[in-house]
Amino acid sequence: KFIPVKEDRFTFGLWTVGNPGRDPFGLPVRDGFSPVEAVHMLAELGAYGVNFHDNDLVPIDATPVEKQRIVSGFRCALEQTGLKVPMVTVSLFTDPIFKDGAFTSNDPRVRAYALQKTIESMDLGAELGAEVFVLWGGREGSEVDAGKNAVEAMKRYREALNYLCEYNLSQKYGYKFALEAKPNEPRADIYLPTTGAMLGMIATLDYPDMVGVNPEVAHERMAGLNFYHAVAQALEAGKLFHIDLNDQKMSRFDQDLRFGSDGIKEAFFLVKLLEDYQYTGMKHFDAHALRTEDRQGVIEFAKGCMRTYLILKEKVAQFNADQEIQALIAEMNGKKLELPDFDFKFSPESLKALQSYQVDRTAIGAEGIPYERLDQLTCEILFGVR
Ligand code: GCO
Ligand code: MN
Ligand code: MN
Ligand code: MN
Repeated sequence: KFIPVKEDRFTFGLWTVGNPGRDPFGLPVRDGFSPVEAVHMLAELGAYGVNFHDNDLVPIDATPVEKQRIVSGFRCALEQTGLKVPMVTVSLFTDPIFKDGAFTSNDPRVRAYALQKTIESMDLGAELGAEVFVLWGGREGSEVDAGKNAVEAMKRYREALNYLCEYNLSQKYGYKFALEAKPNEPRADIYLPTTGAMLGMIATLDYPDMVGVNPEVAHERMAGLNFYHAVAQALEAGKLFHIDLNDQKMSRFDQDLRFGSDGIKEAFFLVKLLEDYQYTGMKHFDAHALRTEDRQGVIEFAKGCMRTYLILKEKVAQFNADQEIQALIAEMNGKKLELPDFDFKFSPESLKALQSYQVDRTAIGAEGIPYERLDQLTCEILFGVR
C-alpha cells in the first residue's frame, strides 16, 4: 500500500536527489546522487521521470565531445530503467554572468547569452523527449531599484519569452513553457513574484497558449499566500502545465522540505484539487533531504514525498465518500435564490429582476454556516481517527 507506480507520474529533479546538503553556511555533507545513479534509484522507487537543468547533467564548460559522452551515458540509463524526462529547464542563475539577471539584465550581452543558453537547453530536452520547459527566473530581480528599471525589465522579460516561443515553433518542438514564480531568494526581490503575477504576464505574450505556470508550494508560502488558491486559479485558467511539490514554513528562507511535512492540511487540499480536477501533468518534487541525512536519508526523503502524496490521495477519497462531510458541503452549497428571471448573466430582463429583489438581509445574515464542524471532521480524517 502507498507504493508509487509509473501511472502516478511522480518526478524528481536531478538537483533534488543530487543535492549534497550544501547551504550558505555549510559545506556539503554527503555525495549527492549522480545523474546516472539518480535515474536508477528513482526508477527503483517507482518514479515516472527525472527532470534537470542543463548544467545538472552537462557542466557549463563541457566540450562538445564531453557533452555527447555524458548525454549518451544518461540516455543509456533512461533506456535501461524506462524512466522518462518529461521536463527540462535551464540554469540562468548559477554562473556569475547572471548575477544581475538573465532575460532582464541591463546588459544586452548577458540577455543574448541567456537566450542562447536556453535554446541549447531546449535542444537537449527535445532530444530526450521533454514536453515541458520550465523557466524559473531566480536572478531576475533586484536589490537596488535605482539601477534597474522595473518597467524595462518587464518588456525584456516579454521579449525573451516571445523569442523562445518563436524558436519552439521554428523547431517544431511542441514544448509547453511553464513559468515558475518565487518572491525572493536568491534576489532580495524577484520580478513576477507570484503565480498570479506570472498569469498576468502570460496574457500579454505573442503566444499565450504556449505558456503556463509551474507553481511551487514553498514559493507562495514564503510570500504568505495560500498555495491551494494559486493552483486553483491556474487550473481554472487552463494554465497548470507543471507543479513543484515540497513544503515550507511561512515567510522563512527557502526550505525545500519534503512534501507534506509541514502544512498537512494545505497539502491535503492541494492533493484534493489535483485529484478532483484530474490534473494529468507531472507531480514534480522540488525539494531535498535535510542536511542531517546521508545517502540512505535521501532515499527515505524521496520515498516519503511520494508516499505522503498517496496517503493524502487516500484521505481525499475518504473525505469525498464521508456522508456527514458531504452533507455539510451540500448544505453550504445548496442555498436557493427565488428570483425567476435572474441568472447572474447581464440582460435587460435579469437587470429588472435584480432591481426588484427583496432580500431578507437580517435573516440571511443570522443563518449559521457550519464550517467549524466541517473543519473538525476534516482534521479528524487527517488525524486518522475517523
Ligand atoms: C528554487 C526553485 C528551483 C526551480 C528550478 C527549476 O527555489 O531554487 O524552485 O528549484 O524550480 O530551478 O527551474
Ligand atoms: Mn523552490
Ligand atoms: Mn529551493
Ligand atoms: Mn521549483
